[in-house]
Amino acid sequence: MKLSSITLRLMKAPLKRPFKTHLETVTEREVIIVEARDQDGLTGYGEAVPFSSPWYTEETVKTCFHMLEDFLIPKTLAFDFKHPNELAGLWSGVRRNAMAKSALEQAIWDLYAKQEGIYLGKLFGGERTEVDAGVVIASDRVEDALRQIEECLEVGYRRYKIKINPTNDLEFLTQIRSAYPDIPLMADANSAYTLQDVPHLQKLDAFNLMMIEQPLGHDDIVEHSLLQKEMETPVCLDESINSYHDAKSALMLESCGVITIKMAKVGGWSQAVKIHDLCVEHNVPLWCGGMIEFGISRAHNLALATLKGFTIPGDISSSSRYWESDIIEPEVIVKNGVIKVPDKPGIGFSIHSERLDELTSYRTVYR
Ligand code: OSB
Ligand code: MG
Repeated sequence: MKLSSITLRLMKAPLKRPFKTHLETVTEREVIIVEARDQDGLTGYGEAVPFSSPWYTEETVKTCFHMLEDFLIPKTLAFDFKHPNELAGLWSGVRRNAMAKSALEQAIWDLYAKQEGIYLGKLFGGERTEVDAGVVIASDRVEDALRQIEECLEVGYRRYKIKINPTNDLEFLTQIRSAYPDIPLMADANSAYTLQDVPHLQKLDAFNLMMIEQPLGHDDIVEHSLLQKEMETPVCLDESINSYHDAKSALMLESCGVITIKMAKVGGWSQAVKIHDLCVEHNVPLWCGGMIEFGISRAHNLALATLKGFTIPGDISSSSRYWESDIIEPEVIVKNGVIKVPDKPGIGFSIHSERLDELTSYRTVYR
């Protein structure tokens, strides 16, 4: 695959409403857009989705830019590769920095799929023509969470994820369950608990949750295994799954009943598909995790969620849930609780160039 250029853009936009967890409140989102161009003028797109500060992963917008500009892009432009599945090997000399790799890999896979004239999801064997949509309610006020759930129920969302911590969990879950006894509900703790909270966490078994996401340490796999044996509610690992090896360890130790794959966090398509295949082999259900992303990352996630192991609705919501207007055309739209999967080549969506230009603060081209 001959690349004629790779472009990086910094872009940002305000969120419609603050995204609140016990760790951080996000009000504005900055990402890096990667464009990989070939000699025929086809362009593939990727989106690097670290945050501006390292509250969720150690990567930031600045570290990603550094890794892309100084290591990954020079290696890629100097290398004569035939197929995007060679990229992970080419980049193995760069340790970790999964979000930087993911964005560049996404752009090159999108370009490759466009060259081949095939939809990205299909390229990886995805067969779904529609994907069940899930939504995240990240508010610190229960009245506000209830109001958001009510609005999202009108759109038909098929899964509701709330953010919890040891001080708000019982109040939130009691109120939500008394208003909506039967909605598919789960709770994400973003590592707010420790093993000392086991008796408290056992109380959450009464709320009929689909799962509890990442209750313990962000880098833990062993303690989650101990916790899972003490709780009926399935544990789902998010922060702990940053590679194929992590997923394998979690399965070996029975640390969780469910895994969420965030392509960005595991280093892109090739790793995400490897983890998917492993989980399918072990009968562990999957869902596709979100990063409060713009349309390009959303489109890649949608394509990933067409693979057969993604049996649980993930964090893929409509573009309009977060943005006044998105950078893709059409935007991602949820109707009757589902998103229709495109069938055009690559990510299957066009780029809204004027909107992207408007939101871009810096742009640079590498050849
Ligand atoms: O813990 O799942 C998380 C967003 C940013 C960082 C961490 C998490 C999230 C989400 C997904 O909850 C939100 C979304 O993209 O809709
Ligand atoms: Mg999470």
